[in-house]
Amino acid sequence: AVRRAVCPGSFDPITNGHLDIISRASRLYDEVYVAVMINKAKKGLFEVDERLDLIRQVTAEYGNVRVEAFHGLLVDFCKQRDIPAIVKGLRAVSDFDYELQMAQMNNGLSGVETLFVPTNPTYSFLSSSLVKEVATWGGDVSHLVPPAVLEALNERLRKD
Ligand code: COD
Repeated sequence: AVRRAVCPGSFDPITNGHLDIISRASRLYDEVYVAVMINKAKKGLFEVDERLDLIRQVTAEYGNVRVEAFHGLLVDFCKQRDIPAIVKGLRAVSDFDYELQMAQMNNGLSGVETLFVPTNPTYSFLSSSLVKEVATWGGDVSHLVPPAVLEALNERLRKD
């Protein structure tokens, strides 16, 4: 049988921290879905289509990654695609409480398992929101995001 997993998130935008988790998952599973949550209540810096496009560009080299948007429950996304496992990165204990709650809720809802991958320490302080904040004020984020994302950030932040 095909072994599938999903890496879910907002990815506004994708960072090297996300990419590290996705690439490690892609070595463990036959197919990895990257699921980009559509949150109508929270407008991001990038439209969902732009996020999908950036993620597709930077994960193309792995060869077994599929990128899709979703709204509603992650467990429904999993059920519809026969995905038994969610793969998440854990940066620090501060991530743990909420991640544990979501993992237990998701397992209770549908039996889907959550597997945690310890973050590469190089990226343990890294989040999309910090990248946006630093880039907004002209700080260098070139070591924190893939080149395509850096370009998109520069373009977006110059425009506004
Ligand atoms: N290093 C390693 N991993 C990282 C890093 C980093 N520096 N940064 C982020 N990650 C990983 C984490 O595993 C994180 O969970 C994931 O990437 C996504 O990060 P973000 O910030 O892009 O996304 P979030 O935290 O906004 O995503 C939250 C979800 C979309 C996963 C969650 O809200 C969800 O599942 N929503 C769907 C609705 C639902 O099912 N709700 C019920 C949940 S019980």
